[in-house]
Amino acid sequence: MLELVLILTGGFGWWFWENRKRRTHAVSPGYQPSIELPHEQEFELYHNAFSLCSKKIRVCMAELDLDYESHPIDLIETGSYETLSRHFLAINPEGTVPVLLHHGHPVYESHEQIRYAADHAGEGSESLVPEEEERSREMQLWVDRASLTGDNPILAMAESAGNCVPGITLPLFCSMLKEIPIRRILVGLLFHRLRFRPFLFLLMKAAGLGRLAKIKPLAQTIERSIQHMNRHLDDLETQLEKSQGPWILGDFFSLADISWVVIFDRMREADFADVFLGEGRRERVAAYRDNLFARESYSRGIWNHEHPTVRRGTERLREAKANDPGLVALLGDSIATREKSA
Ligand SMILES: N[C@@H](CCC(=O)N[C@@H](CS)C(=O)NCC(=O)O)C(=O)O
Repeated sequence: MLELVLILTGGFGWWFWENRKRRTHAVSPGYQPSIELPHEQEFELYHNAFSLCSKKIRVCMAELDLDYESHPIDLIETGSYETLSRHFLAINPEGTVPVLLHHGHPVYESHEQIRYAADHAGEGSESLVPEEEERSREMQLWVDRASLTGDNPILAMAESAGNCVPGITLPLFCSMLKEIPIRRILVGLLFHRLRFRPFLFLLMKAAGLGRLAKIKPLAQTIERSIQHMNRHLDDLETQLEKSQGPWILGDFFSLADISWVVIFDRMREADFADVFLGEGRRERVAAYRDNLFARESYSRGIWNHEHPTVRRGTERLREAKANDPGLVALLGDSIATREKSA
């Protein structure tokens, strides 16, 4: 009995001490002139291979041909809550990636970072923002339409395709979490600013792909994300018809296109590409996606950072769909899986 009391007291004491050292809070978006962090290069980037928002700023840096010092940070999906470590919370007390540093000053939120990088890239870089005010406003509209925003993006799926991404990623999360021990997720319950996020990961870990379709709140979130994503993609199809492509603003490649390439990449990873764009569906968007994937910035910013846990997660998801009609009913079919099982 005494031993138990000692263990509990020691454990609580440790948590209390650590919690004071790992204080988390929301941060203001954009450039922070009043914060200066240790740095060695003009640009430094704290990012994760799998994170949607990290991909966005990496693609942008590649388009601008800007060098940066790379600091890879683990997310729970790729291995552990390094985002909640003391060293990373000193960079971003919100505990999220990516963070761009310019001369040691952080820029928070990826949609702010791409604008900041484009505005500070210097003479030698491509311009990614049109000069005319009206076109620049149009670009911003499509940047916003792809942004991931707020503490609980699922509540604002009607506003942006980016906010539908967590929902369409739920099956891939379930698949990837197979490799992550529960004790690592528990770290989130102890220190995360938004406890519901690690709780959701625990639920997905417990459900696995086998029970995903039976857990109503998860299944409904996926269904709603698919519905909203369909509407955003229909609007994109209309915009591409209006602009005559190949890009959102016609022949001008802009930050809007950088904001969308990461959404198409997530569709690929989460095996949703055929559901949204397969078999002649939305031909303009499909061609647009192919053009984005053919750019060098896609290889440099996304493909070259491929994470083995994500690759295995996608493979397991495809296999599960090939063997589970319930999962296909919820998620839709993929042509690759159908051909494999035929
Ligand atoms: N709105 C932010 C979103 C940042 C964000 O939520 N990042 C995710 C990865 S894409 C993250 O770090 N999640 C960690 C967590 O919630 O524990 C941005 O655009 O940068």
